[in-house]
Amino acid sequence: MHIFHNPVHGKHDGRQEMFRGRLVPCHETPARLEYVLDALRQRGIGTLQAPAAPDLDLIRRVHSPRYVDFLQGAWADWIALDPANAELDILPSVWPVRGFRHDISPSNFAARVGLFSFDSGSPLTAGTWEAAAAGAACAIDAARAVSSGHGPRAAMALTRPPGHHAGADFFGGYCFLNNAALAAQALREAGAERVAVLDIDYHHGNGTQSIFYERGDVLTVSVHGDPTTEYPFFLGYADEPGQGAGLGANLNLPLAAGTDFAGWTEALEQGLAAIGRFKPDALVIALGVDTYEGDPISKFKLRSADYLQVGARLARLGLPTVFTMEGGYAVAEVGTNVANVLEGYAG
Ligand code: OKP
Ligand code: ZN
Repeated sequence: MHIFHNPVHGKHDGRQEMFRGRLVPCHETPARLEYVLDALRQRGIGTLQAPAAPDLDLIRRVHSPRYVDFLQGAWADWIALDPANAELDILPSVWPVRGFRHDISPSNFAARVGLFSFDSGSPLTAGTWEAAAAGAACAIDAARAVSSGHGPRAAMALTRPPGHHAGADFFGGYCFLNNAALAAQALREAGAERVAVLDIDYHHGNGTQSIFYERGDVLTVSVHGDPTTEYPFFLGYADEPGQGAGLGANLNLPLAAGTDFAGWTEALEQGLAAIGRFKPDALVIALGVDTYEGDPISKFKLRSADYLQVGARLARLGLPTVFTMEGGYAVAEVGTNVANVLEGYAG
């Protein structure tokens, strides 16, 4: 398996996120990816390679050009406000909720940050754009790698920050560019007529869902903590079937906090059956391992050995597959759990 790893992921290194009235250390840290790289190297899984330059035109076909421009320029704009800002992260503080106008483009920096975001837990730092763009390149290159050959092949975009909460024109949930959506779009443009995205991160993949909600060529399926109690709260319910040409091409499988591997596997099987009926030419797996029992911010009960079976079950679809790296915050176990999925997948 070709594993495209992001050599500059560490440039996205947020200091703090807002939690219950306090600024607390970020869960989404550079160490997470280093543990995965170590585990893969130790176990000899996959061939590691760096990505080529990001295809900015493809990124602008998934994300709105004005959002991409904002992300690319945000840090320079922040420093221009006050050079002392270099010591601080950008965190949003004001949002255009119900009743506000969405057809205007305020020039005020805080207003622009709010326009393009949905939570205060996702600091934007000096190197966020560079890290996210290189991660997008990993996803695009992984998609192109599985498209070039014959028969089932697999590749992984091993990167952070994660992507599945990022929408066409907003960041949030530690995500800035939607790597799974970029991989799906790259697969489409490389010739796959139908692509399925299966999101098995603990949190609903709201960004991926919204990007493809009105498209019938990309099926989005997500197995996740019930948003009644779990982040991202405002999307990811069972009654979201897709819209217009996309009607029937979105499936949410929310599960109660506390669900164990047996319960989780039942939902996974439903998702896999729906993917089988869709008859896709290629598959994207948004792989979060925050379903792990030891995860500090999530509440499913999967054990490390379970991930071997998860990988084996995904491989049975027999499809060209791109994995993207999403969540997983039990930092020291993230490597074992991701390596187990890939080992189970390889058989
Ligand atoms: C990103 B991904 C915990 C607050 C949770 C956001 C969670 C984002 C998860 N103190 N805030 O889906 O793993
Ligand atoms: Zn997650």
